[in-house]
Formats: sequence, structure tokens, C-alpha cells
Amino acid sequence: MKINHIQAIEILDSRGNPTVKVEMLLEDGSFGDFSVPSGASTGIHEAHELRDEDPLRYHKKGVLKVIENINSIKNDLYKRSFTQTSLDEFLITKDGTTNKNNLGANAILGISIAFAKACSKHYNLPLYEYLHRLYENKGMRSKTTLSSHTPLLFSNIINGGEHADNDLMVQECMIICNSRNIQESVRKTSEVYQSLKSEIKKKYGAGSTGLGDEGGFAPNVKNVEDSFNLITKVLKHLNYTSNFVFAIDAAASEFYNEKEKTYEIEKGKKVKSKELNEYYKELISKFPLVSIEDSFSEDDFSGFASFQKMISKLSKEENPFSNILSVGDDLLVTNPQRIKLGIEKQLCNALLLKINQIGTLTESFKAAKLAQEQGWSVIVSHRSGETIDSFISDLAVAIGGEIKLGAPARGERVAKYNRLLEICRNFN
Ligand code: 2PG
Ligand code: MG
Repeated sequence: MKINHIQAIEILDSRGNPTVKVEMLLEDGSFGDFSVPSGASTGIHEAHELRDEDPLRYHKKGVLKVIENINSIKNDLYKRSFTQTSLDEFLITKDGTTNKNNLGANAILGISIAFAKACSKHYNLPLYEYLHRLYENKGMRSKTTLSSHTPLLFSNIINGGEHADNDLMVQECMIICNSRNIQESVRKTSEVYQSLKSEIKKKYGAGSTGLGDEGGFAPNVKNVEDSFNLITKVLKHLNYTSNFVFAIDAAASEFYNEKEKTYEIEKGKKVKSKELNEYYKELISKFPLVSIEDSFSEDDFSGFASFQKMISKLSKEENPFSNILSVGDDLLVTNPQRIKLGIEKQLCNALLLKINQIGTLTESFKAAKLAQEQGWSVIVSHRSGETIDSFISDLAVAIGGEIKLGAPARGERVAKYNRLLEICRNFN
């Protein structure tokens, strides 16, 4: 496939910070674009997100250098024909560093995903179908092999940590609707979200229903128990107790004190690794909690290993669910090398897949494959700084993964829910 035209522009993300949007035209006129998301609780091993560092623009967050870098390789890109793999390899080689320091992972990802979208147009396939065939190495022109997988929704409805201005140290309190019927899961999740608003107002008073970065509420809850008690009450009221289970993203790197080797799990309450493990064990026994992401700090391998051991040893009474997910986000950073390490050292049993942590579609596919071959779940994820781009919804369907997509509110989050409603409408 030959690229005829590329244009990159600086736009705003959902936090009002600049990010880059890449638009691309192929030789036959097929068009693709992608707006790159951005994290707040980023892992230290993520690929490099390039920023201008110019104090006079956007508080140093401008992305004009990213645009310059894209422009500087445009002519080379126009010269030859590419597949997704050869394009991504070209970009990786052109950058020449292991963490995409030179061009910037944001520059590379913009081109990589805009190309994938344009190719889906070229083959006249829905994006998820195109991605599915690419992932499974199936022919593009063969008879349809429509993938009919509806992801489970990991919906972050109470925000804390780096995403909210409250005292909750754990970053995300999520609910997962256990239905794979998309109309049902979106509706029930939305109903819980709306009822939760009333419940928060009742308990915490006026001014308590403000939102965090991912559209979830950010009331002044002290801890996960407070959050889960609120949600439990709402579920009971709606008669949805059997329709939902819970998940958290501890994002524990953010409350880890390296020097002291302690975790500040609640404001002012610091615990050692062993106690943190006990804390999680207690939460699992008290609530239908089936998934814990980044339970320990990104390089605290012994913490992760002990957590993995703990969940695999839980008795039926302690855990009525067959399998608790230990999800690696900052731990694995969608990087095949880190995933291999995670497998070898048995650090977790699920991958959070964020395309901008690694920077190309090819490497993201490699990460997902590695995890799935291991029998791990793969949860495709948004970032806290998003745009209305809904690529991750197509991606989750294409690879047969689940999806983490924030609350069912605010344009940039709703875009992903709505895209799933479109894609999966005929699946059930
Ligand atoms: C996370 C993400 C998304 P951020 O930690 O999983 O929820 O947050 O994009 O800020 O890293
Ligand atoms: Mg996370």
C-alpha cells in the first residue's frame, strides 16, 4: 500500500492538554486518522511520549516537535509501498532507540494507527474486521470471517489517585457487567452510573458529584471499601447484584515509597508489601472483586509474585470466582520484553493493552499474542487523557479481548461505548 499524503496537527485531549492527530491518504484515496491519547499515571517503562518542553506554550506540553518529526520522515514514507508490519518496522528503525526517544512514541503511533484505519477503508472492511484479519493473519479478500466477540466492559465509576482531587489513593473502582450482550451491558452500566450519582449526593451532600478524569465520580471516599459500599447499595436498589462484579486499578506505583518500601494505601496509612497483600485478600473476601490491576509498584516483582501466589491459593469460600485477574499495566507496559519477564517470573495473569505504551500496532499485536498464548486475559485500555477516537473499541473486538473504557459519560468515554454499540449490535 502506498501512502500519498500525511498531515499532523496539534489538537486538545480530554484534559485540555495538547496531543497530536495524524491524517493520512493512501494512493487510492483511502483515508485514515488517529488522535493519540495520553496517560497521567504513566509507567516508567513506557515508550517515550515526546513533548516540546517549551515553557511558553501549553505549560511545556506542546507537541510541535512531534509534528516536525512526522514531517521530517514524510517523504521517505511516500517513496515505497508498505504493509502494516513493514511500516511499523520502518518507523522503529528510523527512530533507532529502544523506547522511541527520537521520533516520540506519539509520532510513531499516530502514523501506525492512521495507516491501519486507511487500510481498512482500502479493503472496504469494517475496522474491527480488518484488524481481526490482520491479527489472525487471515487474507483480506477472503470470504467474511466476521469476528463476533463482545468485550466485557471494565467501567471506572469512582475515580481516585492521579485522576481525581479526592483522598482515595487507589486510582479506579470499576464495575464489570457480566453480560456479553452489548445493549444490556451498556444500559445496565449507565443505569448504575446514574443511580450512583443520586446515592453519592444523598451521602456526601451538595458539591460531591464532581467527576474525575475518566468520567467517574470523585466523592471524598476514604478507601475502596467506602466506594464499594456505595456501589453495592446502588446494585441492591436496582436489583443488579447478580449482574455485576468489581475491579480495581490500584496503580500502586503512585502510592509507593521506594525508600521506605511502604505503600500508602489510605491517606496517612502506610503498609508493607505483606500487609498490602492481606488487604487485597480481605477485599476479595468482602466484595465480588475479580480483578486487581497494578497491585504493587511497577518494579516490585516480589510483591507481584506474592500477590499471584495468594490469589492462586484462595479457597472456594474466600473466592467464589474461578479466577481472580492480576492485571499488569505499569508492570508490563504492553512491551513484549516485559511480558516475557512477567510470564517467566509468574508476576500476573492478565495484560492491560495500551497502544501508546509501546507505540506501534505490530508491537501491540505481539504483546496481545504473547499474553493470549499464555492463557492470560487481555484488556484493551483507554488512557486518562483521551479524544473522541474510538479505535480501541474495534481493537478489543478484533483481538477477542475485554475493554477498560472509563465511565459511561463524557464525550471521549462515550465515543468508545457508542462504537461498541455499533459494532456489536448484531452479535448477540
Ligand atoms: C491506567 C490508565 C487508564 P493513565 O492506569 O490504567 O485508566 O490511567 O492513562 O493515567 O495511565
Ligand atoms: Mg492502570
